[in-house]
Amino acid sequence: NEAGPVRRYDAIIVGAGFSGLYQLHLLRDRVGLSVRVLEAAEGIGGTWYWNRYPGARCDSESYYYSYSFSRDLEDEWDWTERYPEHGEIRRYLDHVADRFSLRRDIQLGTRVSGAAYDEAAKRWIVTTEAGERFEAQFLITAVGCLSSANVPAIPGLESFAGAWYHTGRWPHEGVDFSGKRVGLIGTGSTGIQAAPVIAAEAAHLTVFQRTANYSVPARNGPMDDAFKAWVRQNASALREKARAAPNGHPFDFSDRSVFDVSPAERQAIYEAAWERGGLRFRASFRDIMLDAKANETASAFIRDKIRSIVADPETAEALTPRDHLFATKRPPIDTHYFETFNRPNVTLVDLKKAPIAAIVPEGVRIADATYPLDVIVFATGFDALTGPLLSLDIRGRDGLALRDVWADGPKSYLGLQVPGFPNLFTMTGPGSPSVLTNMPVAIEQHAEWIADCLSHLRERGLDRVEATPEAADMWGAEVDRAASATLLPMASSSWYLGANVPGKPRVFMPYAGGMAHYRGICEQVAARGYDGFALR
Ligand code: NA7
Repeated sequence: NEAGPVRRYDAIIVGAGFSGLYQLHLLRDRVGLSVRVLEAAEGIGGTWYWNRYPGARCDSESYYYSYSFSRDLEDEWDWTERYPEHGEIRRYLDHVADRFSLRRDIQLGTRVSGAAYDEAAKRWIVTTEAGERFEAQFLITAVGCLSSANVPAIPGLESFAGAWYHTGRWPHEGVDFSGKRVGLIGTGSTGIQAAPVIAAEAAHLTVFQRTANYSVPARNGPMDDAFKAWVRQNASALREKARAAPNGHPFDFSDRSVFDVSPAERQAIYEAAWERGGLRFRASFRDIMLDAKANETASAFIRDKIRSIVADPETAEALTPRDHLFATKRPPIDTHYFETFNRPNVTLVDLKKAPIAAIVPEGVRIADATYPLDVIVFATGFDALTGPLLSLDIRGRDGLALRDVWADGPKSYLGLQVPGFPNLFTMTGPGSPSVLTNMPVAIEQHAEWIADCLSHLRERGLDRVEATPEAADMWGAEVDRAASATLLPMASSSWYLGANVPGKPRVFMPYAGGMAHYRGICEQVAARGYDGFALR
C-alpha cells in the first residue's frame, strides 16, 4: 500500500545512537539541511538502548568515550565511574539530545524496512515497517556495527520451558535471577561482563564456553574528585592524544619491543599493566599486535594469571585459551570474571569437548547429559558490521541490492560509500576502522567528513557523490594489506572475520591501519577534490 504521503527531506539518517545524533547536529545545524532521523527503538542511545544486560558497561573509559566536539558539553557533564555503565551512557546521550535540541528531528519507534535509489528523481526512497515513505537526497546509515543480535539456531529452543534472552535485546524491566538456575552461552566481552553479576544473584550459573578467552581486569572504580580535576585540566591534551592514537584511546603504545627487555623486566611490565588494567594492556609493548612470538609472551602471562586465579585445575585448564593469541579477537576486560569460577554456585561447561546438541524443555542437552535451567542468556554476539546494513534491504542504481553486491563479503571505499549506491554513506561500516577504535573518535571523524562532503557538494551546486569501483577495489586491497600487517586475521573464530555467524563470508572487515592514519587518508581524499568519488 503506497497510499501514505511521502515526506521529503534533504537527508535521512537511520539510527539515533552516538553516530546518528552527531550527524544530525552537523547536517542540520552546520550544513543547514532538513534532516529526519529514523530510529527503530522507543528511545535514543543505539547500542546502549538495547544492551542493558547485567554488567553492561563500556570498555573505553568514560571521559574519552564521549563526544569531543563541544567543550561546553564536556565541562558540564560529570561521569561517575571510570568505565561507564549502560544507564549512565544513555543518560549522557539523552542529555546531548536535549542540549542540542535534537529530539524534534528524531522519529522513534520507526524501523526502516527498505531504501531504494530512484535514479530519475535522484532521491532515496525510504520505507518503514509501518508503511511510511520518505524521500531524501542523501541517506546516511548510523545503524551501528554490533546491533544485529546473533541467536544461534540451536534445535529445540522453541521448546524451552523457561525464559531466554539475548544480551543485546535485554528487557528494560530487567530479569530477576534470584533463586534461578541460569545458563549463559558465550564468553566474549559480553558474557565475561555478565557472568560475575549473574552469579552473584542466581541460585546457580552454568557458563557454556565454546572458545576460552583472554581477559584483563578492567579495574573499574568511581571517578573521584582528584581524578575528575585531572581530566578537566588535561581535557584538550587527552582529546588530542586520542585523535592522534592508532586506536582512539589517549594512551601511549610503548615504543619498546618485547625483546628489548629481559624476561624479568618484561614480567614486571606485564604485572604493572595487569594491575593498572583495561584495554591498555596490549600497549605494553609495540609488537604485541604485530609479532606472534612477542604476543605469545603476553598470552602466556595471561594464561598463567588464569591458572593462578582459578582454584579447580580442570576448570582453570578449560578456561585457558589455546586456539588464538591475546587480542587477536576483541580483548574483553572484566571485573572478577575468572574469580567467579571459584564460587560454589558456578559451573563451566567446555563445549570443545562436546557441543550443545539441543535445547529441551528442561534446559540444555549435551551428549547424554541435560543441564536443567530456568533461564538461558545468549551472550552469543552479533552479525557484526554487515548485519545491520543488510537488514535495511538497500537497493542502489538499477535495483542493485547491497545484499547481492556483498554476497562474497563487503566492499566499500573508506568504509563510507559503496559503488552503485550514490549519496549513501555508511557510518562505521565495514572497511572503517571504527570497531578497532574507541568508537566516538571514529564516529566524530565519519560525521565531520560526511558533513564536509555534503557542504562541498552544495557549495558547488553538485547533487551526487558516488565512490568509483576502482576506488572501492583499491580500498579493499588496502583493508586486506592493513589486516595482514597485524596478527588480527589469525583468530579464526573472530567476529572481525564474520566467523561467529554460520554461512557468513570469511572476510576481515575492519580497517586495521589505525584511526589516525585513516583520518589522514580521508583528509587527503577530500583535499584532492574527493579523489575516488564521482561528483556530479
Ligand atoms: P562475541 O565477542 O561475538 O562473543 C560471542 C560468544 O558467543 C563467543 O564466546 C562465541 O564463541 C559464543 N558463541 C556464539 N555462537 C555460539 C554457539 N552457537 N554456541 C556456543 N557459543 C557460541 O560477542 P559479545 O557480545 O561478547 O561481544 C561483541 C562486541 O561487543 C565485543 O567484541 C565488543 O566490541 C563489544 P566463539 O568465540 O565464536 O567460539
